[in-house]
Parts: sequence; C-alpha cells; structure tokens
Amino acid sequence: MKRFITPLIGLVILGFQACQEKVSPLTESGLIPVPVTITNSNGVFELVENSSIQVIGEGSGLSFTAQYLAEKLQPSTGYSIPVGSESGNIVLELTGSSSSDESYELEITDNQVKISSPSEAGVFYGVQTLLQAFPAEIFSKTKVDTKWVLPTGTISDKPEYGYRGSMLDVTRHFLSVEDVKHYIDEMATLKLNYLHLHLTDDQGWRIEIKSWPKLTEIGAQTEVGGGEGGFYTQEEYKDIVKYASDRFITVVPEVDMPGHTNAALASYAELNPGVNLPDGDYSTVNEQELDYSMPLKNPQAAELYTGTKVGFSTFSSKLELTYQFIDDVVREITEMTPGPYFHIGGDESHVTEKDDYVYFIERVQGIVEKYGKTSIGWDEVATSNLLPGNVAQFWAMADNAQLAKEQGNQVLMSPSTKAYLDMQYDSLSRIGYNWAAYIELDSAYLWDPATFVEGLGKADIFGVEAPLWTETVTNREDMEYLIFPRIAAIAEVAWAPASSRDWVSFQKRIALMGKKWDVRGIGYYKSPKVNW
Ligand code: TNX
Repeated sequence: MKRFITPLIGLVILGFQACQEKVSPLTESGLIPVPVTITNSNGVFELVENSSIQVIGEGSGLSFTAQYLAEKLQPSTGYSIPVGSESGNIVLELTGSSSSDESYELEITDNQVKISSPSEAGVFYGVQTLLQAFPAEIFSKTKVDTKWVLPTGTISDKPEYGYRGSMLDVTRHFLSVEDVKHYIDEMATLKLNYLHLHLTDDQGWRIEIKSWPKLTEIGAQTEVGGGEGGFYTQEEYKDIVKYASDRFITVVPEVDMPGHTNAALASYAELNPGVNLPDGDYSTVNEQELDYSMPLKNPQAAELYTGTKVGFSTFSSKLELTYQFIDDVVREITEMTPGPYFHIGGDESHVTEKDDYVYFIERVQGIVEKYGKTSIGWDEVATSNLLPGNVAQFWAMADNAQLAKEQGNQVLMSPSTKAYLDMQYDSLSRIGYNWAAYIELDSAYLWDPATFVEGLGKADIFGVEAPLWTETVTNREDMEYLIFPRIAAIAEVAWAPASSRDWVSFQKRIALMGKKWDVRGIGYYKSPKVNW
C-alpha cells in the first residue's frame, strides 16, 4: 500500500507546486505604476468560460469600460464574456459621481473580482491594474490554452498628480491617426490621462483650419527630411479627441507661437513680419517711427522648411492681423476640444524682441481665456504676466519655473534631462538626440517632480508630462523604441508617491512588463539595466 501512497502524495505535492508556481502573489505581478497599497491573500481566482461582468451604476464611461474589459479578454481566452447588470463574478462598481477622484479599489477573492471607484476614470484604472495582474498571455491576439488565474488580494490606489501626460510631436514627422490611437492605447495602460498634441511647428501645420485653408494646402505639405507631411482634417481630429476621451485621456492641443511658426508664415505671406518703408528718401527715417502694425504692401511668404534647426521664425507681435489669425485658429480648435487646456507654445522665440514676446504672450492668453480655456505654455511664458491658473511647462530653465511660482502659477514638469522621450538612451542609441542628456531607464525613473527645481515644492507642481519630439522619429517602430520602457518610468513618477517608488522593485516589474509587451508585439529598448 505504502508503495502506492508515497508516489501519489508526491504527485499531489508536485501538482500543487505547479499550480502555485503559476500564480505569484499580487505584489509580484509586475504592476506599473505601482499601486499605493497591495495586500496579498492566499487564494486564486480563475476566469472561466462562463464568467461575466456585472456593472453597478450608470454612465456611458462605465459601460465603455466594461465593454473594453470584455474585448481585451476575448482574443486570448476565446471567451465572449457578457456584460450586464445581473450578478457576475467580475464586478465594476461606480460608487459616486465624482470625476476628479481617480482613486479605485480592486478586490480579488476566490470567487469574485471587484473594482470600485467614485469616478468612471477610477474604474477604468482598476481595469488596467486587473489586466496587468493576469498572466502576460492575456494580451495575446490569438487564443492561448492556459488557466486564466489571478492571485487574490486587495489593492487600494490613487494618483499623486492629477495631470499625467505625454506629448506627441506630429509636426516634425507627421504621424497617422492610427499611430496616434496606438499611442493613446499605450498611455491608457499606464494610467496617463493627458495627451498633448504638438500640432504646429516650423516644419508643418497639422490641423485643418477652415477659415485659413492654406495652412494645410501649403503648410502641411512637408516634414523634416522633405517627406510628404500631412494633416488631420477636423473630422479626424475630433475622432482622435473622442478616442482619447473614451479612454479617459484629455487632448491638449498646442499651437506653438510666436516662434516655431514657419509653416504658417509659408502659407500666408501677409502674416510675415516687416515694415513698409516710406516712399522716397528714407535714409533719415527714425527707426522708432516705423509702423510695424500695418500689413505689408508686398508681403513675401516664407519658404517651406524641412530642417531641424530651431528659433528662426516669428509671428509679428505688432501686426493686428496676427491676432485675428490666432483668434480664428484658437476658436476653431477649441470648438473641437472639450478639455480645459490650450497650449500656446512660447518656446525658443529667439528672433522675437523681448517686449514683443511679452506683449504677444499676454495677448494670446487673453484670446485663449475668451474661448473658455486655460493656457499652458513652455517655461519661457513665465517671463510674461501669466493669467491666474495658467500653467508653465518646465523643460529647461529653472529660473522660469521660479518666475511662474512667484506669480502664483503652477508648473508642469517635463525636465528635458529626465522626461524627454526623444533623448538617446546612450551613445549607441540608433535614433534620438542628446542635447539635454543621455537618459537611461534608471535616470528617467530616479527623480522627484516635487523637489526637482530648487524653490518649488509639491504644491507648485501641476503634474508631469513626457514629450516625444519627432525630428528623428519617422514611424511607429521608432516611436516605440524611444518611448518604451521610459514612458512607464515617467508614468510611475507621475502616479506613485515618492515613498512608494523604488528602483529595484521597478527593475523587476518592468521586466514583467516587457513580457506583456512581447506578447502584444510592441518593440522596446532592452535597457541593460534590466534583467529582461
Ligand atoms: C527643444 S523643448 C524644443 C523642440 C525640439 C526639441 C528636441 C522645446 C520646448 N523645444 O522644438 O523638438 O528640443 O529635443
């Protein structure tokens, strides 16, 4: 008898271990950004063929989230999980009607998964955490034969900063609507909630403006290196805004000005700065008496530009037409943009006189305010008087960030030495710049927005944003190579309090994230700092 029992016990133990091995505790499931608290318990939840999603509460965002979850689970499991209000073993519950409280709770027991939040966004974030807790194969686009198990436990989570963004430059190289949606999908998985679209620059104007059609007929027709460029029609832009907003991401459109405006100046000769000299002998005319506010009699359009050098273009600050133009542009774009912010650029206006720059920024802020939006501008805008509530985006100059604080305005943190996704990882990186720094994964992770700029503290910080400039990015593969894995590091810097962030823990979790990216066919930089 003993002869049979011993091997039998052995088999049972082995089987048990195999099962145990598959489900590592919730704390080890590689969640990014790291939740505020995670408690393990010892059980296992299994998603099965007849699992169902129960929605408690009302709201189109909640229904979207439930459907989103069912759709994400379908390809790999092969299960068509129904969504309804009857009892189910995956429960999504909206417990309030707040849109600003992004906290959520996730409770996994042997029989049930429950996500609850006072906001629809919070429920969506709970779903993102849930998806990450499954085995990596859950992200497979084709059916996988495995047990879809989750470790039991509870998570209680909320973000440190309300603005967690990424910027995509669609000017230097135009990116298709599909690529932008792909970017949005990836942002959503990391709980990023603002997409800043850099829509205009010297090399291209990328958004249709019906009252100024030549912006796209002429100004959109090229890009860095001389490619064909492109632009979004207003319908396409609205489609992007909607796609993002379904995923709880708010689009922040940027029209960069008064510098970085060559594409507009190439489209409309009459916007170019200059002065009409008096007839006859003007050698004795006093410079102060020249009137720059009048349209030029023989205006010359700028040439289209396909290089990468910056800082050579400017709108005319004194010309009234400039402000009529900006008013039309801001009106048309804000009409299509439900979010509260409009980005006015304001960086690197090296050929705009200081006084003209200040006057320009103050006037443009007024136009944005007139259309009911709050301005964000690159840190140079803080050299002007900022309207209350306007935001300065720190990228280079600590002095400017301090100027914003002195005016009582908050600062959006995008330090180019940490958060710039277009910087090379090291000297061997196949694309990217290095003017600010080489940014390896640990460098992108190891900084604190609340202490980064001397004199600024947590209360001065509006949020965190990681920009991807695209001078060296020509396609989706390039985009993925530069953003992954660093965007995950920045997402954690923005979401998790400094006390929960830990590089050693992140190193382990990002390796697990890499497996999920592998399954989904996402290319990423295999940083030597990680044991992938
Ligand atoms: C600086 S950052 C710029 C961009 C460039 C970027 C390249 C900022 C506000 N201006 O125009 O694309 O460097 O890294």
